[in-house]
Amino acid sequence: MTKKLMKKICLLGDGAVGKTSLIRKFVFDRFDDKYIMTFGTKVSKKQVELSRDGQEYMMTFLIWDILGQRVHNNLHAAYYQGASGAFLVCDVTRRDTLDNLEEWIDVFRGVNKEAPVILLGNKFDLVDEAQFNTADLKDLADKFGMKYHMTSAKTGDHVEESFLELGNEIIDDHLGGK
Ligand code: G3D
Ligand code: MG
Repeated sequence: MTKKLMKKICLLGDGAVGKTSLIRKFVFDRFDDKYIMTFGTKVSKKQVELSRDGQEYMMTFLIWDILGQRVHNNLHAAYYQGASGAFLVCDVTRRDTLDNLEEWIDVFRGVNKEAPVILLGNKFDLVDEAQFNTADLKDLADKFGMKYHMTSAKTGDHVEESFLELGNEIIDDHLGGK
């Protein structure tokens, strides 16, 4: 029998790296899309089917997005609290957004010690303008034992795969924690 799970995830990273665009690409915003606005955030819902060790799961992601962008130390703690996983996003055309990821990791880890995190190097369609490459993102990911992907919210490259992978990691975490 399919098990149902509902899990909060959030996206962190500097302004304009593509957090909102990644959510839109994955969720396909619709007029009847249910969402809650609170603390300057929008919560989108998306269901996916996942399979782990022969067990089927219907996973409902509650994807929290910050409306506008603030500096990390100004974010309401409610944004991170209770998150079962997170994407930490940088923009391949801006090196500083990669350099700042470590700070975002600290912020998220300060509230969620164990929750799975995947690093995303977004705007990979603009690879000709890139200021860092896959190996640079991998170095950071390896340092923290995290997975990573190069994505494009524009073309959709690796967007769905990244969300499904985070979903699988959340299920593993959920099972391990039992
Ligand atoms: P944020 O939510 O992290 O602040 P947004 O970022 O999703 O608002 O994206 C910021 C800008 O980057 C937007 O452009 C958006 O269209 C663009 N963008 C996001 N992801 C990609 C991507 O993968 N490739 C390209 N080429 N552009 C992307 P505007 O012009 O609307 O500000
Ligand atoms: Mg945004």
